[in-house]
Amino acid sequence: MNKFYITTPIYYVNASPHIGHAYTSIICDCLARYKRAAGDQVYYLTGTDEHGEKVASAAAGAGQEIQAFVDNVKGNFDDLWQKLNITYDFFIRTTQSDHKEVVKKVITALGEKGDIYKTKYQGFYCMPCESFWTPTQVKEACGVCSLCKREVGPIEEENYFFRLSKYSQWLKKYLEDNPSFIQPKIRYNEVMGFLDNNVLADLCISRPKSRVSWGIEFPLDSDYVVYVWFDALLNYISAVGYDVDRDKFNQWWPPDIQLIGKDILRHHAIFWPIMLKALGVSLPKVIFAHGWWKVDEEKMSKSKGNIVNPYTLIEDVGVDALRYFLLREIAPGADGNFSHQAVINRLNSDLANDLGNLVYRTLNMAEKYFEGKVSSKDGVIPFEFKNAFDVLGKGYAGCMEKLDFGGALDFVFDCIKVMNKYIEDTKPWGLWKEKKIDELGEFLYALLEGIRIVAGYLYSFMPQTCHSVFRQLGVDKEVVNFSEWKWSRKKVYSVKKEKPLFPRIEIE
Ligand code: ME8
Repeated sequence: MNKFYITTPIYYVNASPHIGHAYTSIICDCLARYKRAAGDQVYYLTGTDEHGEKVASAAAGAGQEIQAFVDNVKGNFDDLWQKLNITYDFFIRTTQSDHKEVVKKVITALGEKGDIYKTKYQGFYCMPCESFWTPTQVKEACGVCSLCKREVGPIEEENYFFRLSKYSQWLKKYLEDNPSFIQPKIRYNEVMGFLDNNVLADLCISRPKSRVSWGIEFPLDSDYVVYVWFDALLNYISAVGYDVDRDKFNQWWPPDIQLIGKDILRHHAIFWPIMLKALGVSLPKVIFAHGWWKVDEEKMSKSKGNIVNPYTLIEDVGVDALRYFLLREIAPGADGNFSHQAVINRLNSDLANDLGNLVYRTLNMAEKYFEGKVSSKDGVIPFEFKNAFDVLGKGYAGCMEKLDFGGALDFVFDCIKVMNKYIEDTKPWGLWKEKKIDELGEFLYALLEGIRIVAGYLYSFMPQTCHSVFRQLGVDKEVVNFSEWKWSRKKVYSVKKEKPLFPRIEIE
């Protein structure tokens, strides 16, 4: 059995999650479900990033004690992931003691290796990114933070630094030799371009307690705490038992794919591999940086205050329409403009007209003509279906492996369209009138088999909807395994229609 270790970023608990966070977690959930259906052993890791200045100042702003504030916001992530049916295997919090121990051990080890030193720093600081910038870097970025483009403030501080620069040649060579390490290609090129044009500065990995006290105590000097990013990145190893549980670590490490947004590409494509290299730990197989959801061409973010509230949207269109929209509307490498109208258009066309209509009218006919009991003599796939279902069977996995969700869904919806056309072309009401009952039975059996298979393929995208389809079809066990998504696996149907899967939403 193959193992599949997949991670989301760990999200800051300075505010509740929004559609952007939901997007990354839904991508990972879709992949995790797909891999489980393919028979892999999956470890899906997510969690929350709970230290640092940003979180501490959010707690102060809310007038709350920090740990209480953090616990409360973390609860909002739990709640949303449950609503969205996110099937993570482990949730890590950076305030948990075993994670803190790993961070301390790593810093101690890197200190002993000579990769950490103390020096006075004079430059600029971006609070939202918790990042230091040299005067040259700020000048090159036209006076702002080169990550978030916000204003930076001057800072002079004694701190501990990690020798990133020592590994810059190694990283370049590694990336040249492993061009699929950073995906998609545009992000790989961005990192390579950055390394070609910049000398890597060493990374400041401490903050004096006099300025930031909410963090893991720096093991080499108790006047400091660990820089939040250095702490956060290590969650990916601490969550699988690094230096504590050798068997668990060996079972899961390295991650097969780490999903992030492109905002945190540099942290994951530069700091992270160098940290692992310095520790002598192998690198993740793929870092995949997806694009941004924007609103009116601006990145959706907590600080810009233009976030789309996932709860309102779930209320309006339902969980699966939201999951489907996010996975269908844009390719994971691209940016997308979010609008309620676009979500409703998708729901009305793909989900209500195509899928929902197919399921409703097929089950309606099965009940009307056969009291819900349908079977076939030979169970042969109609020739009208053959091509679309063959293509689905052959092409789906390839698309999923490349995170081409649109491509995978195109194959599925081609089958749905073929089945809808089959109904229109066959005119079953005519068969009924002419008393061609056997023919009508074969026709309905083919549709029910087609729907069952299609629901199997859609399961990773819309689990709740597919459960409902399976229930209506009378599929007694969970058909969530690739081996079941084949023609004529179910011989006899006893169906029970429920209300339409996706009622159309009319907008005034
Ligand atoms: O950066 N579009 O946490 P964070 C798409 N704690 N994805 C978006 C998005 C948008 N508009 N906004 C957020 C952090 N995301 C760190 C990570 S990991 C060791 C530490 C998603 O709460 C996307 O995955 O700011 C992005 O990278 C992440 O949320 C940032 O979440």
